[in-house]
Amino acid sequence: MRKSIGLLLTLCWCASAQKTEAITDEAKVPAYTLPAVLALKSGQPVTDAKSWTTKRRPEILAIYEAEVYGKSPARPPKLNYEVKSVEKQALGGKATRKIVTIFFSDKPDAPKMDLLLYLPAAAAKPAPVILGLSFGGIHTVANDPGVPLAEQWTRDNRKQPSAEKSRGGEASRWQVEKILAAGYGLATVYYEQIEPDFAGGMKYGIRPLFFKPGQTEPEPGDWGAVAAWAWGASRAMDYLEKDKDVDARRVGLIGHSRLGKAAIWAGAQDARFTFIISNESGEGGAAISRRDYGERTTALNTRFPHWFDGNYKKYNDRENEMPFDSHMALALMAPRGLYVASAEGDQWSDPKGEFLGAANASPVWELFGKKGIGTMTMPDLHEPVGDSVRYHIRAGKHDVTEYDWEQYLKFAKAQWGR
Ligand code: GTR
Repeated sequence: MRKSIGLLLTLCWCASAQKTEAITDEAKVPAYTLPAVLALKSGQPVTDAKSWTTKRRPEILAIYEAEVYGKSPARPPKLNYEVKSVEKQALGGKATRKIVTIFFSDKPDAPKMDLLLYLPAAAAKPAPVILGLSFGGIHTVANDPGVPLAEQWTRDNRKQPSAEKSRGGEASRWQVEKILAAGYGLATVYYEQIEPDFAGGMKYGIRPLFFKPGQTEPEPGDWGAVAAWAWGASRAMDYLEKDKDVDARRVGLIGHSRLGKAAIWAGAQDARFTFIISNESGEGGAAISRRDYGERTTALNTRFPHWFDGNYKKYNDRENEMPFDSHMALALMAPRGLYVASAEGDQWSDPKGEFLGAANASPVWELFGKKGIGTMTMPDLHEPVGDSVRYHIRAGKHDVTEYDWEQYLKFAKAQWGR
């Protein structure tokens, strides 16, 4: 991960006077009690799909809007986009490649994002597509000299033209050839074209487009950067719905790490995503916040003050007071598909907490007659578990690997039936 932290920081996070160490020893994790996903705020149990959809789901969505990610603006009435190029012989003839610019506003200097779309060359009918938020410009996704170099934000928060050597820099994370061979397309957008990822980056992104007159900073309850990235994913979906070569009823969304948090929130709000994949999304994503293991709320809010709604800071060192936990956010995907994945070497993201988030969300799928994770016991390495909700943990570090994609493609086939 480009901005991942060192082992030292991982083991000793000195964010607050009260709490100096991140726990990475299971025996030291204190007991906690999760809020009930299947009970209304009034305490009344939720026992059928209709009460979930009409009563409990809106309650949880409202809690997450108010307390965690912040409230996002509605879908714009009109999508402005321009198809920049179509290449029918990309990747040695395996793919059709399209590059599309999506405009967030009519203002000439407003942010815009480029969508890179690879579709299987031999497709006889519109192809299902996996959409991903990427950490690098579109030229980093594959070793494809036909993709123009994008401008990228640097570590010192400056925007610079990318160097040729960064081409394909994320290729192992996208496995485009495997995706195409499965009969699917891959679409990616570069998250920092939606909002650059540093405190103060907001003013270069889309959030100011929605400020009230005179507003210069977000207010408590307003959306943070994670929600902005999620909103950008929905705008990419708006385009995919217009592309006749895409089967828009079969679009899944993947995000890794902070972008896994964004994928969860995008899937919660936008039912057009038929599944989401949270790859090592950790704290503020799939991991149970009440579990005191690895990263915690204070560390997240201190190191990344721009990611969440200002109200989320109320829960620094007070996770037990949250009227929510990650199983409730994940349950917002029901009855669509949900895949949560972890890596053994990524203890900062709390693999067991991610598993428990998915496992404790699963009863909601059962209301729809679907099967969730099906066990409360954490599986061994490389032993995926579950059905409409799936989980795996693999060996290795914080990353997206070929093994991960092999599992995601099997899941996509089961979800899409093709
Ligand atoms: C870490 C952060 C995690 C995760 C990760 C990433 O530094 O603590 O919550 O989001 O970054 O996105 O790389």
